[in-house]
Amino acid sequence: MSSQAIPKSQKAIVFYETNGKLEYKDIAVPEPKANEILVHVKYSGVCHSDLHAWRGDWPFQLKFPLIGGHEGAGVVVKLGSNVKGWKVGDLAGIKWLNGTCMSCEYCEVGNESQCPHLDGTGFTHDGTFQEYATADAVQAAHLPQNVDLPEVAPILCAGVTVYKALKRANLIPGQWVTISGACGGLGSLAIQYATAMGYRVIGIDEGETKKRLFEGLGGEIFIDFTKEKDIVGAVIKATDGGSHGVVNVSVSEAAIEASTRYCRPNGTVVLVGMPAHAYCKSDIFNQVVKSISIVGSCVGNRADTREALDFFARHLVKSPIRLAGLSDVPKIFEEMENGDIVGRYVVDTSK
Ligand code: 8ID
Ligand code: ZN
Repeated sequence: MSSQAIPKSQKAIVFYETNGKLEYKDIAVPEPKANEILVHVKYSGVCHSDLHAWRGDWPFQLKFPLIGGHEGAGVVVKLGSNVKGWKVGDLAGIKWLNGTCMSCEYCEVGNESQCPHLDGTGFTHDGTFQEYATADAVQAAHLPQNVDLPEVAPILCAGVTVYKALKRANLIPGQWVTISGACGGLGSLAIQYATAMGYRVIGIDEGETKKRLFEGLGGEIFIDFTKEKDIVGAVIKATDGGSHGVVNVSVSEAAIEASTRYCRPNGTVVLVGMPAHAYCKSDIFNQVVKSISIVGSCVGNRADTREALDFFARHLVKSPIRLAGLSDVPKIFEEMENGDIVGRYVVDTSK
């Protein structure tokens, strides 16, 4: 095992039960297992899934105490004894898929997100709301040496996820895609991946600031869900018959239901956002007669990650980030819950 100067203790945001106090405290720096790298996480994005985990919204067995965060960008400082393909000093990204078994029927064909032995960063494995985090060496993402660490952080969950969701929408260039929840963390990247992939983008979200961000990122038509009374009619009119694809990244059951109605015949509704205890309601007559596909999409595999990072490295997408400190995570969760965040917060773990 090789190593460079690593402190014994570090700062982290820890909680001991769902909805429990988010404690900003000193804890021990973890040791990487044989298959793991230890990453000095310099920056971490704050994803709405971190808020869901803390709230205990999903039927997902968490570990406790738990350190959340799963969009980490930093430097490799130590290698486990079986690690291949990494060296100390490399830049690494930590994703939500911390580790998968690589031998089940899902991993075998690259559907790693469905691995029954999946280890989830910030869920079953301590995450990136700490200065030093461990990550499975096979799943961790190799980052280009000159990459901007705060900006690349959101690509590791938000970017990969929306890129994969857009692929699942089966669109061809020139077709319409509607991003519902267009100006949060996932949505603001989805606008750009969709544009780079040649699709025309409608965004649904709220307020003038988000509208300006949407237009600045290349979106064509913005619909404010707090002002538009007939969202279904507005999308159908703007697209002359319905959106060919929809990527749902809002945290709203009603928005998802509406998307099944403004989707164009033979189009695809992709479910990404996961409001707590919600159902996807789709009128069966509408769905059958229009032959609409409704599909789920969960993060992405290693190839999706490499491709999503490549779009970023080629400056086809940029991260609309706001920087904060690790100790600000509780405040960020509050803003997120109120729907006030424009783009993505990224925290500097040293502050
Ligand atoms: O792999 C996955 N499926 C995956 C990966 C990462 C995140 C899923 N997610 C999930 C998160 O857990 C969360 O449920 O995607 C959802 C969005 O994550 P986010 O982008 O990190 O959340 P955000 O930054 O809070 O953005 C949400 C946006 O939705 C808008 C809000 O205004 C905000 O901009 N929104 C809401 I809430 N209700 C809306 C509505 N009715 C709406 N936009 C349109 N219509
Ligand atoms: Zn996430």
